[in-house]
Amino acid sequence: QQTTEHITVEWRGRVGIITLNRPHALNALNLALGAEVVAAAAAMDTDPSIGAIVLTGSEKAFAAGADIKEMAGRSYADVIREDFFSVWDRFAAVRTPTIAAVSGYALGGGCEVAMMCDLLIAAENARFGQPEITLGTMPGIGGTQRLARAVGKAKAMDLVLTGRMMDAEEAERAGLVSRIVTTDTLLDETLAIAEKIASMSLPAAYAAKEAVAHAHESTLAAGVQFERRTFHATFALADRAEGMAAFVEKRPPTFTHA
Ligand code: CO8
Repeated sequence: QQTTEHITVEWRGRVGIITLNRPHALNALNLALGAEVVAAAAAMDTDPSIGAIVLTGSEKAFAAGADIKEMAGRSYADVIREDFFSVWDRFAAVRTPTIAAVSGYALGGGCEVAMMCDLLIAAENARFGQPEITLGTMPGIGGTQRLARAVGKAKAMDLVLTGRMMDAEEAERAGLVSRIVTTDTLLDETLAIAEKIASMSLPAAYAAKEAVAHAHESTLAAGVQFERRTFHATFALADRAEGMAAFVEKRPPTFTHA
């Protein structure tokens, strides 16, 4: 376990856990926190002994948005020069499966970062929203795009234009959330899912994740063609031969992640 200024990083077997730890600001995402998360996630992403990455916050807040106090004094010229918040692109580009475990508020940038993850597990007390409009601005870390793709135009417009929050049940109904669990079991349940994912062949997981991500980024025909070639490519893996042989021989597979 390693603690830096704004986060705690833990390795549990093949699962990496990044916990946002800025309680006095409800885990608001300032640039320093973003840099710490991205550095930790990038290190885990290039470590083949890690097969899944969990991102979580506190019980009260996953993250209550980008840090409004840090943004308040910036001008248009400042944010365009800094390409403000592009630091999170590296997190979105992580190839290892990522899971957001969300308890409490996931607002603004917090919701946007949760949506960058492959799975989103919500505690019963989770609240999602894009309240930027109430600050005279709009989502800027992918929210308009990822929310619209996840929940469709009607609900995305509703959330982005009114700034209202939705609870865990509405988020699950809308397709934003993979599963809802009780608040006190959130981390245990998420770790069980992460361990399951991490026990699979990592190269097969890279391929599967990349192909599912394509569904959001291409036409159906191009996505299906990409999927077919990626599927074909898994036949180069020892894990693919082992997984199928194990099934035929009625035994559990032993994956070597190769
Ligand atoms: N930024 C900075 N500080 C925050 C933030 C935030 N987003 N959210 C909460 N805090 C701070 C509060 O200021 C308060 O600090 P202090 O004790 O020093 O006053 C502390 O956290 C606790 O917060 P509250 O007292 O407000 O706690 P409550 O339980 O009363 O309320 C809420 C919780 C409802 C979550 C409330 O804090 C709130 O509305 N927060 C702001 C939510 C929000 O608007 N988020 C969107 C931010 S904008 C954004 O994310 C833009 C992303 C895109 C940027 C891209 C740029 C290019």
